Amino acid sequence: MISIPTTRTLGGALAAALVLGLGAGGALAQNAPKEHASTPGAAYEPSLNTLAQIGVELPGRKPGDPVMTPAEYNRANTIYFERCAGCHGVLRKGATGKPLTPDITRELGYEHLKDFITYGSPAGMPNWGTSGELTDEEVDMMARYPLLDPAAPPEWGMPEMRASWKVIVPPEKRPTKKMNDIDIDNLFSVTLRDAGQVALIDGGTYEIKAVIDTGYAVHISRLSASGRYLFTIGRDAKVTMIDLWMDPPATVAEVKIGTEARSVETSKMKSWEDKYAIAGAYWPPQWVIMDGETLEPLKIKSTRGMIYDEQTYHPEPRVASIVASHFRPEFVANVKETGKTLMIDYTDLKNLRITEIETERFLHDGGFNSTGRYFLVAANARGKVAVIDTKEDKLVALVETGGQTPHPGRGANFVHPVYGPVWATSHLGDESVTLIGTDPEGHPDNAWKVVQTLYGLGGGSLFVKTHPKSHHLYVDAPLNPDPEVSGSVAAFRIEDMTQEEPEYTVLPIAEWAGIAEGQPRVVQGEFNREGTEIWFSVWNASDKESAIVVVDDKTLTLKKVIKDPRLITPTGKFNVYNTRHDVY
Ligand code: DHE
Repeated sequence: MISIPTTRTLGGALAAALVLGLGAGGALAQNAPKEHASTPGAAYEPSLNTLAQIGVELPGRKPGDPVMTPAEYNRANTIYFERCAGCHGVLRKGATGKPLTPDITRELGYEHLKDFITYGSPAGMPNWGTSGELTDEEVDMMARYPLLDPAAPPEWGMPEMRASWKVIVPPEKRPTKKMNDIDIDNLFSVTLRDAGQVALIDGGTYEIKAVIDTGYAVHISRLSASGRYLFTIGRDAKVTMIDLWMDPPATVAEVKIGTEARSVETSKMKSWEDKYAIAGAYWPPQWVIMDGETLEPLKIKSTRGMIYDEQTYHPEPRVASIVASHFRPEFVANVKETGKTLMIDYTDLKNLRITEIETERFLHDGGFNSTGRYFLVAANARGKVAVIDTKEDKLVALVETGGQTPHPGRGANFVHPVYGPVWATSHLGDESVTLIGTDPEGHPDNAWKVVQTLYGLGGGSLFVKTHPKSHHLYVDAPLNPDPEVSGSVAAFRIEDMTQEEPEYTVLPIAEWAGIAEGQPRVVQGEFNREGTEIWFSVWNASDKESAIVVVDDKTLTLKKVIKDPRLITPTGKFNVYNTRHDVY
């Protein structure tokens, strides 16, 4: 463990390396297709792997169409969905990347497209050809593909949802009290990404209590308000509902709400506890409200519509983060491409009321402030954090973070020694950690302003974390190209934040894990219920050993390394109590 006096120079150099795409080896998803490997920022663009597995029809031939066999078209389509659709959109109408509809691509022509795919562009297009990611033959195929009409992947409405819906244990057959001796409040649900499973690990004994099959490349876990049910969402849009009262905890219901998805949440408002669940999809662009006990799909709403500022039509606005309001019986759903935050009132699904807030484009992840009233969400490609007042249902501020591509996870709340209550986010594109004042009543001068910028280990950070009882703010950097940095975590002492550029302690988490092979990345800290320990995933390739490293918050020393052959590619961890009560 070493203390770094100031890290700005180190961080600056790394940030430059990130922007230039120097030496950024390895894709984000350790075993997924080599997604956009040129820069970590690009590596973080969605890969629509499930959609890529669906066979698509070769569009009817039009005059001037390049020759493509159905087999070639399907192969090209798979590559497109896995590597290109995240930026250019499933229907090629553009998202963070440019539109690639035939009217545009035909104007550009085959040779131009081929060069573009081969060499990339300074604006962020990876150099697929010269990097060796695509063969010459694939580059040729991918230059012909966008000249044809876009493939239209299938919709997923109520008939498809109902056909996928399974109640494995009906509510009347479930236990009426907790049947196991697990301390549920201190249980961690750990994403085993490439295994498509979650491991339920006891926060007191570090024992794996159950490993449960979930959706493909499972993404996040969320809890019902009572804490009894755990919900997971797979990238294949499968929602899995696990009853933590059973012995051992087991899946009681599942449903597929689309083809690609990333978010799930449950109703939290008083007297609506455990009543509903909601999940948001990337494809088709929609969200669905489900029964909170059985996952029966009840209400599906498409997000297709106008972009908030330009007021032009977007055919596939993806649903990013969803949280449950504590002030109203509402879900807060963030729609990426149209830049809208939807406050979905769930009290009357027949006469649905939605307050549509014009927020900012490219909304991604976010979390509440410490009072639970304000929701702060990153419009990551715009370098901003939007602040939504969930009591008044309106946008109160759009804060420029000053860093490149904010990525807060749910963020981190703590009381700053000078500025009062703040919320923190780190950045994908540089080493900065931005602290935003969140107390409009007690500290009105600082509210919704950047009050301080800290400098962490380097760019490529995904998550920050603290706990009301902790004296530290932890910042990871899993996408940093330097293995020493991606294998470490910076721990800032909150008391030291009176200094302009406070020191931090480097925790060599990957080294502590003692893993001999591979290049594991250290990702997403999560506290135990008591706020005395923080757990980090040491995320290695699926055929290599991974681990979870537990750090003592007070002394910043290693407390425990959890290893088990079942811990395949651990990433996100969700402590039941903290997730349930939005403690972060
Ligand atoms: Fe995530 C949260 C989307 C890649 C780990 N991720 C989220 C959320 C969204 C999202 C919309 C917010 C959900 C919510 O709160 O309702 N993630 C995406 C992507 O589109 C992206 C960039 C690419 C993809 O193809 O999926 C992506 N995410 C990843 C990873 O590669 C990570 C690091 C490892 C993994 O397991 O896949 C990853 N994302 C996470 C985690 C959270 C998350 C751990 C929840 C953090 C939390 O503290 O709540």
